[in-house]
Amino acid sequence: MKRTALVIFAFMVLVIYSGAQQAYQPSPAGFDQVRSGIPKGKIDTISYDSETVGVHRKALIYTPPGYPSGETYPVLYLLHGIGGDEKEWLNGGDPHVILDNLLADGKMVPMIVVMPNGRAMKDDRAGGNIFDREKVEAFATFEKDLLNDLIPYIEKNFPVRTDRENRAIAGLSMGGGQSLNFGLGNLDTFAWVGGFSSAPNTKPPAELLPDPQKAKEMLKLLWISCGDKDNLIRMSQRTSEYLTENGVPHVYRIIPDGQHDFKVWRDGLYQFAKSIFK
Ligand code: FER
Repeated sequence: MKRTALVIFAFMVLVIYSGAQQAYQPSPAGFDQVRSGIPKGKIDTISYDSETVGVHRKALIYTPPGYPSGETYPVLYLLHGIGGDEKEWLNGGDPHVILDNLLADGKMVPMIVVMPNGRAMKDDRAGGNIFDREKVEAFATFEKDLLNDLIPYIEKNFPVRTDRENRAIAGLSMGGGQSLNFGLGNLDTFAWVGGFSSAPNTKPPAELLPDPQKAKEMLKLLWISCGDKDNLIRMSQRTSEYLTENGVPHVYRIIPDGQHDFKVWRDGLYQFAKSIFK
């Protein structure tokens, strides 16, 4: 009897202290494979007037099957990496396949997903030296373009909900750093924030989140995932450590044998999309 009580106690301690990192469960087989016979969403290109950059800028937009339904939709802003543009997710991640499958299985709230170009400068192609200072800086400038130009455009032209609890931001690598920087820096705008394999553009933790208490109260989900073989894992690790030290709930998902690639990012999109807006 005493022994049973001890085992139960030890188990509870383990559960409590395991904190953010849950036991890793891979996403289900086939989650990113095209399925026949299910309703399909649509991907279109949009163009919005950017006062920040002074040009018209392109973005891709996923609308779910059944759109428009007469209802309003929540919106996920999904950001690319340093070598990509607005088409990177579509080319490498099959986001429409992942989202259609999630919807067909009733695992996701119908949502609109906007995939912008996060390099906010006149020539926003991923050519030449992608690590040029002005190109890297343009990833920071995108905060203004997103908040002042793109989000207002989406909210004016699509049937979307416009409160913070119906806006999410997530991205891969440079886009992961952007998502953490912009999401945590604008808690009035975003309630759901995810960084997949976030890059060194991620602000140092104390700068990223100077007021952990506020974040704790306002965030609906803070998601950090990374492959264990990714050279950039230190960024995710130090962020998660700071969050744990400051009592900010978050998911910290480390992908076993995970590299800096779309295998990790597809998993990130699947897991993040099924967790938000509910
Ligand atoms: C860096 C290493 C990687 C960096 C950015 C990256 C700005 C981005 C990688 C990616 O987006 O895949 O030092 O500095």
